[in-house]
Formats: sequence, C-alpha cells, structure tokens
Amino acid sequence: MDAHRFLVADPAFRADVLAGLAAPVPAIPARWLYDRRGSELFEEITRLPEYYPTRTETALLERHSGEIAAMLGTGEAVVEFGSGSSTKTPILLRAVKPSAYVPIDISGDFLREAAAGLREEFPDLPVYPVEADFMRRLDLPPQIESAPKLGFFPGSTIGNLVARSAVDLLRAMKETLGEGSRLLIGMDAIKDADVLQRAYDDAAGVTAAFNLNLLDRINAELDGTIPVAAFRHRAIWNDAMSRIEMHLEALEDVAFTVAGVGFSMKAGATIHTENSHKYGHRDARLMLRAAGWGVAREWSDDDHWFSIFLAEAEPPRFAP
Ligand code: AVJ
Repeated sequence: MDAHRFLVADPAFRADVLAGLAAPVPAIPARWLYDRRGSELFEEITRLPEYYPTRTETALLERHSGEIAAMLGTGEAVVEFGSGSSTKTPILLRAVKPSAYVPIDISGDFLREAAAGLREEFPDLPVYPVEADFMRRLDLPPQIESAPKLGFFPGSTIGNLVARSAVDLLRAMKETLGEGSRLLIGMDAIKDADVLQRAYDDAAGVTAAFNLNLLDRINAELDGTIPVAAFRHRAIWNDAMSRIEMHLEALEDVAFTVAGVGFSMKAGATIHTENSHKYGHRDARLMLRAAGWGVAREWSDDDHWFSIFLAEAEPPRFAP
C-alpha cells in the first residue's frame, strides 16, 4: 500500500519537497499543506477564537452584500478562484443573484463538493466548474461569455503569495475575467503583532497540527522517515516583510530520508512552510493597481482588521 502511494504521489509535490529541503533556506510551498487532512484542519482553524479573519470577513459580507449587489448590474456571472470557502459563497450568491456560478479549483474533488453543496440552496443556478490552476490566465466556460463577470477571491488567500507573485496572480485574474470585469477580494490588515501571533499559534494547537501534518504527508506520500515528534510549529511575525511566517523547527539534530534522498537539520533549524502577508491601507490598493485593478469601494470592520475590496478592471490607457 505504501509502495502504491509512493508511485501515485504527485510528481510536483515530490519535486517541491526535494528541492525545498535541499535549499539553503529550507522552504516548501504552502499549497502542499492542503491535502485532505490539512484542509480539514484549516476548516477547524477558521472556527478558532483566535483566528479572526474568517469571522470578520463573513460578517463584512453579511453586512454589506446588499450594497455590493447594488453596485453590480444584473445577470452577473460569479467566478470564484478556489472553491473552498463554503460559508462565504452562499452569502454572496444570495445577494447578487447571479446568472451563473463558476468555481475554479485545481482539485476536482473540492469542485464537486462545492457544486453539490450549493445545489440544494440554489437549484436554479447554473454551475460551471473549471478544474484548473488559476495562477495562469484560463478560458472561462463559453456559457458565460456574454455575462458581466465578478471575480471572487475571499479569505486573504492572496496573502500566501509574495508581492511579485500576488501581482502576477491578480493580473492573470484580470486576463481571465476580461474587460469590464470586477473583483471582490478579501485582504487581511496589519495589526498588533500579538493578535497576529495568537491567530497563527492557537492555544488548542490546531494550527500546529495543520503545519506538522505536512511532515506526515511527506512521510506517507514520499516514503519519508521524518521524525515528526522532533519538530515543533512556529509562527513568526516578520515585520520587515509584513507577514506571519509558519515554520517547522527541529528541536534536536535530525537526519532522515525522503524518496531515498538523505537530509539533515541542526537543532533550531526550520523549514519555512507558509507566508500570510498583511496589508496596510495603501498597500492593498497599490498592489491591486499594480495589476490593473482600480478600487471602487472598500469595506472594513470597526477595528480595521480585515477589508473587502470591490475592484474594477482598468482599461488599458496611455498615462504618464
Ligand atoms: C488560507 C492562506 C488565508 O494565511 O490566514 C491559517 C492559512 N495558515 N492559519 C491564512 C492559514 C495558518 C490562511 N489562508
């Protein structure tokens, strides 16, 4: 069974882990945290008392979805980048009453679950799932070709990416959605470091389990021998980079193999597993503008902990 799993392991996962562990500053791309178990643990994170983003953004959507809908026209096709935000999507769909819903996700399983979950509440809503990597421009289903398009990217998922990749993604989204489209995007704000720290290192240890699950996944899928108990979860506020970093820290000197390749780490060395960038008021707008999106409206909570932006694809124009 293990041998079988090894054979079917995603070659991209294998390549990223082997390259990441061999790098001078060991790091593994954050997307590999979200296997089945990782996604379950992330769902659990969103319900933690310390993890304010989901709760805050959901409340913003509930409070302002009517206003959001009023700023749009009719017959809008909602295109969601990622299909995991099961509780936020219905709030938006209820208010906007779109002509179609297009979830885009790299995982066909998640797409089918999302579509099935919506069928009951929105039996008449045409759903056209797209199984694809939305980091690159992609072709939307022909059925929504003539509809005005609203992209939806909640959760501050953009924060996983360093600025240069975030701008690439926002530009790809603009190319995918086309001229005249809009984008509703959630971004987490810079705030007190203690609040951030606690949100990413909760008392119940769910975020720690989420991070450490990556090591279990490597062991299971890449025939690894990583001593998981010899690692601990760290969440670090990197002020210069304006981000929370998740790391896996070796508690003692360790040696292990992954897919037959040997690695060793000194006590205190870490594997960097995720970035969660936070944006100042002007940072968010600058990043959107750098990718060709103009902000039409921003909604934030009273503490300014989280913002939702409605952005418009700016037409290409000659400007000084
Ligand atoms: C899914 C990337 C938005 O950065 O807040 C939560 C992931 N990692 N706790 C975030 C996460 C640890 C989350 N995003």
